[in-house]
Amino acid sequence: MTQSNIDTHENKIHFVKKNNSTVNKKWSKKVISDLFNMPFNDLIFMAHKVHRENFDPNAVQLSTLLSIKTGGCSEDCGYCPQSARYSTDVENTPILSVEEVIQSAKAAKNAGASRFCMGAAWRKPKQKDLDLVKEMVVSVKALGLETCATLGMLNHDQAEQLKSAGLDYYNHNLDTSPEFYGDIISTRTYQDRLDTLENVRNADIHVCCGGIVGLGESLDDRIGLISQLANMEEPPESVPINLLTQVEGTPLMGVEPFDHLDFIRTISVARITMPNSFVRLSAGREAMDDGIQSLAFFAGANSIFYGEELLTTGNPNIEKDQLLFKRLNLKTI
Ligand code: SAM
Ligand code: DTB
Ligand code: SF4
Repeated sequence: MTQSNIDTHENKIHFVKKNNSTVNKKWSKKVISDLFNMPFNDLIFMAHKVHRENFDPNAVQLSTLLSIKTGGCSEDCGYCPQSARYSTDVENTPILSVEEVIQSAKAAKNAGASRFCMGAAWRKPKQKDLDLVKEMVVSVKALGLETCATLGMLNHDQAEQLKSAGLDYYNHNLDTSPEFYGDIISTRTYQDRLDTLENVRNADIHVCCGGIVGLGESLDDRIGLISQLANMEEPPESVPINLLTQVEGTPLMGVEPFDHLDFIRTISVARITMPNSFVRLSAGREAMDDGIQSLAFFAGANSIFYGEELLTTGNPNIEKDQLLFKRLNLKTI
């Protein structure tokens, strides 16, 4: 494999122009592939240098998640315990009250989170639900927290409404490459996701968009995912990289476990190709040891989900995370 266009020591990637034509993609799949295939130490070293040039390497941003409406979702995302199509242990619960959300947000703030992310198991929100979410956004923001929501697909008007309520970030993941996507989800298309992201961007809400590894995808699919994210006209401000949490009852239960070092490679390539984005070490931390998490921070991850629960699955407890921050002298933001 050639790496002639990657100069690790100069920390530069030389873009090759074919037939003297301009390369209109910022990151060709060839360059992304060459990054993934670099010797591990060269890759994390390059990623760390990029990280250091753009961020405080000793700071990690803390976002806390709350599932504001759990389970019973009409979609068929093969990884998700909240789909009504699969028989999992998730208990369906109706939308929380604004007061319940405020209580959770206060606790998250007291524990040190700077952003509060509200997730709902919807294909897309109905107007009456959106009205309630808007109230939640206003109340959470009033506590001095940044707000984020992930509610499924949004049209232009819905994105504008959330912006008016003061929403700072909207999370909507591409999950994987366009080619592999259909193996995982059949009830909404890749283009549907891109359309929602465009509506969010046009409403001037910060974009939080990433994906999942460990779905049984190929390296080419991880290259394809990074290519989609890094070549956006404006890359997402926040890029969650999730490691699949396998849940009993979902179609992806039992897929080949993912090599954690390949997870670190994915974080590294995200850092290099999206130098100004926050890269979030997202789902899957419970399955990672402290060494792997520390490597992820070295390779450029600078955000985590913080708090005992993600949406329906576990996450390291706050004391455990605080101890890790202390051992690494990481400051939290
Ligand atoms: N229902 C909304 C949607 O799908 O757009 C919002 C919530 S959904 C749970 C948000 C994201 O969580 C998914 O796009 C996926 O990337 C991630 N996710 C869901 N289940 C997961 C799992 N078991 N392991 C890792 N990531 C997961
Ligand atoms: C994201 O990329 N990961 C979060 C958040 N965005 C909404 C969700 C992870 C969910 C893990 C499975 C669960 O807890 O249900
Ligand atoms: Fe529904 Fe979101 Fe789960 Fe897909 S990921 S089944 S849309 S809750």
